[in-house]
Amino acid sequence: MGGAALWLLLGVVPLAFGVAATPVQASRTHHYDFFIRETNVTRLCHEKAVLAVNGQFPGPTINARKGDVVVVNVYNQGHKNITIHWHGVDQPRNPWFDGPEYITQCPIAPGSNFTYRIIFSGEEGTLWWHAHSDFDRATVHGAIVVHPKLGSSFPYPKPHKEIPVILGEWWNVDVEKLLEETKRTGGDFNISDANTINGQPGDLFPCSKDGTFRVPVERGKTYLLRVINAGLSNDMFFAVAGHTLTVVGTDGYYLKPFTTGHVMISSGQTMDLLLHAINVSANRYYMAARTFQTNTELTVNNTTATAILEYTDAPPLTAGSPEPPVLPAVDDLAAATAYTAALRSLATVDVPTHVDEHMVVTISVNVLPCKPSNGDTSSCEGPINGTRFAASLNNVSFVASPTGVDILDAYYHSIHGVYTSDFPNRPPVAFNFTEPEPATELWYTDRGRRVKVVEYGAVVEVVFQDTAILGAEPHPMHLHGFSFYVVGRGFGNFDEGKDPATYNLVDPPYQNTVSVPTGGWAAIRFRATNPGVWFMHCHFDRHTVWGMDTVFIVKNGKTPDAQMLPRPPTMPKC
Ligand SMILES: *[C@@H]1O[C@H](CO)[C@@H](O)[C@H](O)[C@H]1NC(C)=O
Ligand SMILES: *[C@@H]1O[C@H](CO)[C@@H](O)[C@H](O)[C@H]1NC(C)=O
Ligand SMILES: *[C@@H]1O[C@H](CO)[C@@H](O)[C@H](O)[C@H]1NC(C)=O
Ligand SMILES: *[C@@H]1O[C@H](CO)[C@@H](O)[C@H](O)[C@H]1NC(C)=O
Ligand SMILES: *[C@@H]1O[C@H](CO)[C@@H](O)[C@H](O)[C@H]1NC(C)=O
Ligand SMILES: *[C@@H]1O[C@H](CO)[C@@H](O)[C@H](O)[C@H]1NC(C)=O
Ligand SMILES: *[C@@H]1O[C@H](CO)[C@@H](O)[C@H](O)[C@H]1NC(C)=O
Ligand SMILES: *[C@@H]1O[C@H](CO)[C@@H](O)[C@H](O)[C@H]1NC(C)=O
Ligand SMILES: *[C@@H]1O[C@H](CO)[C@@H](O)[C@H](O)[C@H]1NC(C)=O
Ligand SMILES: *[C@@H]1O[C@H](CO)[C@@H](O)[C@H](O)[C@H]1NC(C)=O
Ligand SMILES: [Cu+2]
Repeated sequence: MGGAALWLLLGVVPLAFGVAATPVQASRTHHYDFFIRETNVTRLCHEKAVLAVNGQFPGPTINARKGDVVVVNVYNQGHKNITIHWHGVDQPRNPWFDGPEYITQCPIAPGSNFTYRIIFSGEEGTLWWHAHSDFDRATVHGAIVVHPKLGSSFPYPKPHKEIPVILGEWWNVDVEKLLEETKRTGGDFNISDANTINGQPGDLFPCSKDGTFRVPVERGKTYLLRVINAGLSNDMFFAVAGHTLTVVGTDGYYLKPFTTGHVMISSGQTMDLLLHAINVSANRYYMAARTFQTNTELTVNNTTATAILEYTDAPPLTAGSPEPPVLPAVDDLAAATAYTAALRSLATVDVPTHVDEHMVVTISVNVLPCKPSNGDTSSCEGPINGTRFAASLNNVSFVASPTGVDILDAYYHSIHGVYTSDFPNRPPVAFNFTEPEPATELWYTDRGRRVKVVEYGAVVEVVFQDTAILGAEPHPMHLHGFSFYVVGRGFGNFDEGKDPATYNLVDPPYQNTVSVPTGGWAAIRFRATNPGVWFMHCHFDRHTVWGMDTVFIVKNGKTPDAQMLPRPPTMPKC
């Protein structure tokens, strides 16, 4: 059978979600059509055209069960190149449909279409999908809800309702203009005008009262809030006034339940929260989200996005404001740290103890000398005259510009000159990474498209080390193709002699995005049993475009089920 026929056959299994009469373990295939086009949206009294899926902002929710397959036909009816990524779906052996532009595919051109075949495996809980090209994800994103297999149930009492709560950011200007401007000036990005909850800033903002997201609840019932941070540049605190939240999952895996007044959710992460509707001392309560940021060199917005939780069976709604939320202050590092430290896998897990690849990876915001004489179009408005902003991992600023071929194809077809297999395992220069205001020589970075190649099955440990170059800051580091155990976190410089003794190898959380603490480090471990080409990057988009990225290439193993699936003939061309 030819490749095309095989993919066609796999794509048309006609089973719908949840219709089986008898519990079966077989996986199902679900179909979605995504029409991406410009849609006018008004927020904060400003109307603008945004890219949106099926006219919805946020976009439609994808529903599946553990181990299912989801087929999404994407029609690009917009005016620019785009791709879609299925964030947190490991996609075993299937890098072809992972999405990041020029990493695993060429973009879907305006007027054309591409069908993604998304393979679920161990994930169960909340994930999400988003554009993975330029800044398109600002408005092109939505939830992915993965239910237990038929015949299985949640490891907690079934909630009365499940409610996706997507945190995001809104700019009054076109996000394409933001990106164009920083490419032109080499300067920093303008911060967003508001955080949003399900696309809405909430009634504390002008022209936003009517659209405010509302959650009707009945007393005595339990609700599952599937919280997603889709923001481009903000980690956020989230809380519901008058109610505690029971955290039961993150990034598509279950956690040991714990109760908290607020959560801290990094850009890219998800949190599954149970809310018990048992407080009828008032009948309306704010749900609220505010930025968490500790970098004093950045402009931060201290406003609060809100939604409203309202009891439908309590006494008539009163005229006054809903009960106000209690959120940690914007720079409350202690609150963020305590929250993150409380995340533990539900069960004792099988953390690999023998490590084959030890990596220490520094994370920096940098400068690059800007040379208009070399065709550099930037006007050099970086933090030093004659420079522009950049960012790096181990002092390599990843060059992601189009090359006519994506990295996956270059690897698959052994095309030379697209990337080099020499991403360093260590920072090239040791210095006091977290000491404030390092010497300006240290601000400069190297550039390259250097990737890390690992053998199939190797156990990889990556210790991410924040640096204070241009200000220490928490970075949400995201790895495609894998969930990983977050075995340790700490402040200051990682100490290879001492810190591994503090690792949690018993019940660490299993995540796809780790918040590397401000001026600190975080250690992750994963077993490289997913052959393919997998992007790794900071989930703050301004850092992604500045080059805070690299790629893991995991080689094929020996057996057929340890090898990448064949290249689909439908891949878009560059
Ligand atoms: C969308 O907004 C633009 C201005 O931003 C306006 O010119 C256009 O007519 C609007 N389109 C629709 C369908 O409302
Ligand atoms: C999708 O694209 C293919 C070519 O890649 C084309 O043949 C087909 O007609 C397109 N489908 C639709 C519905 O536009
Ligand atoms: C960014 O902010 C500056 C200063 O407020 C403003 O002049 C500029 O137009 C803004 N850029 C964009 C793309 O809106
Ligand atoms: C924060 O956002 C509000 C509402 O958009 C705006 O009025 C205010 O100027 C912003 N603050 C900063 C520091 O940008
Ligand atoms: C109920 O909400 C009120 C108002 O926010 C708060 O003062 C009170 O502590 C809450 N009660 C409980 C049991 O959480
Ligand atoms: C931020 O806003 C809160 C109220 O929403 C206020 O209590 C606090 O003082 C503000 N912090 C700063 C740094 O402006
Ligand atoms: C930056 O350097 C250019 C020449 O390289 C000079 O014309 C300009 O005045 C300098 N700007 C500042 C703010 O120093
Ligand atoms: C690194 O810098 C920090 C902050 O200035 C300081 O506390 C620490 O002692 C320094 N470490 C070393 C090894 O010099
Ligand atoms: C990073 O590379 C640049 C350019 O080669 C060099 O100037 C700088 O010293 C290096 N910095 C570190 C910390 O390795
Ligand atoms: C869109 O994608 C094509 C194919 O990779 C590329 O040639 C073109 O330059 C892209 N357009 C833009 C504006 O990046
Ligand atoms: Cu970052």
